[in-house]
Amino acid sequence: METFYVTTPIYYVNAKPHIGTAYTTIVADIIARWKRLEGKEVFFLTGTDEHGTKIERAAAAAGKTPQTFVDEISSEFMNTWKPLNISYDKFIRTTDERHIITVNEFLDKLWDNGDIYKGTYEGWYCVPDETFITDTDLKDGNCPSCGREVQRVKEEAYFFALSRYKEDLLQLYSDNPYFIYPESKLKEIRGRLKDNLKDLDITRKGVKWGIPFKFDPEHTIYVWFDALLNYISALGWPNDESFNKFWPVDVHVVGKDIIWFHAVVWPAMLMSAGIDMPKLILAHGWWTVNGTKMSKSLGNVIDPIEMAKKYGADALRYFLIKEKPVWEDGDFSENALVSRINGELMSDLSNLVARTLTLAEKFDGKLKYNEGFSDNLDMTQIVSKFDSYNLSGALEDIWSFVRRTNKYINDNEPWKLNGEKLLIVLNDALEALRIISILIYSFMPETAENLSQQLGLKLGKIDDCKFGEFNGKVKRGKNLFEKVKN
Ligand code: ME8
Repeated sequence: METFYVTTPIYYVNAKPHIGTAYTTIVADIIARWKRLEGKEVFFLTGTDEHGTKIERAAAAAGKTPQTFVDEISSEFMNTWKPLNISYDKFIRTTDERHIITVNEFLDKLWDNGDIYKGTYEGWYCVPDETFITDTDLKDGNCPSCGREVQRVKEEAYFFALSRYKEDLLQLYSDNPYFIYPESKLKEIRGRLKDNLKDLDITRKGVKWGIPFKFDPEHTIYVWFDALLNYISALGWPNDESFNKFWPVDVHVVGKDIIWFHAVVWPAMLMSAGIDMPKLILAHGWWTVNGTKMSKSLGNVIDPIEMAKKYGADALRYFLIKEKPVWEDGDFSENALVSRINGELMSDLSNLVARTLTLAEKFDGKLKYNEGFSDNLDMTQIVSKFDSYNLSGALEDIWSFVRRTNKYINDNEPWKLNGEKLLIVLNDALEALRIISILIYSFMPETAENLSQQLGLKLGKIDDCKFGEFNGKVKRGKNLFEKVKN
């Protein structure tokens, strides 16, 4: 069976899940579910990033030991994903024993290659981003990525010889023009890399909450170096069978803030260890809330669980994907969410299902397949949009099909028909609903299951998205969506 491996970033446990982390995880989940429906054996990984200064400080502020603190927040992440219908196969934590074994074995390789050396780090450090920053990269004296204050650091450290991989990285990008999606980000990275690729400090002397650096126990491993390795420790690298089965990863889904680590540092680490390259980094855009950057201090952090309780997980998932192309920025507002529920989910889909099934339930006979209406579905286009991770585009096409089906029913008024014409129109409508249940599954799994149950069928696979003779035993149930007030 063909395999497919998809990952999310592992999230820092200094804060609870919010709409941004939920978005990344939902994008990865949609890809995972779609690939399963294509018949692939999928491994979908998510988890938590639990070491470093930021976590150490957050634990101290909460009056807890780091371990108690990370255990609590990590389980909060696990508990968030279930109600959002996230179907991960493994949840990795960087405090897992198995992860630490991988990190140590990986270090051995790099050490033996001569890619690790001792030096002195002098520069700036941004604690919230856990990132080293050079003088030239500072922006108005602050972190160029998050704009927050930075600390001056001068300390003995061990370095990874990242700069040695400059030419190999440039070659990797030339050989794989789609290594980073969207392509514009690849151009940016290529430019930055040409100008400024320095070796990377991979240990910290002053940080206690980290994996001890085996070659010099006064140091702990830099949290990003440890974190990136989750993608292979989760597969039990180097010895486990699942590593051979699922590596190289098909897609690392990440936010645009962490492209550098995934498209530069991570491939270079893998090159040094002689491991195959990831196939693709999918970098998504940023969510603001009512036009403003989301932040704790502004008190505008959106809790995805609260939204899912209020509107349903599927409606939230639909909104997040339909509202913007994956790689662009977007704005979250409850008004916009409500208007999509009342419009697209209620008027287009839920009503279509209710009208068709009310009629079909009364009908007891053999339906008839006739070519014609099936031209309204362009599966090649939907699949190709999916393959290029244009999720909003694929959903848009699926919705055009929902709307065409609606129009077909309005135009044909099957409730006024009888004879052969009724058999054909009803068959078309039910077949359309069966196919719609498959197509919406990855976006809205509960809704798809509900629909296919009402159609009296087991949910099909992508290969079943072809018109034929409908053979379910229809039984109307709960409306897919209800109108919501704002
Ligand atoms: O960076 N809009 O973890 P993190 C969209 N531990 N996505 C957002 C967002 C927003 N406003 N805010 C956050 C880390 N995200 C590291 C990763 S991986 C080896 C280590 C999402 O908790 C987005 O996916 O800061 C971003 O990349 C991720 O959260 C950062 O999560």
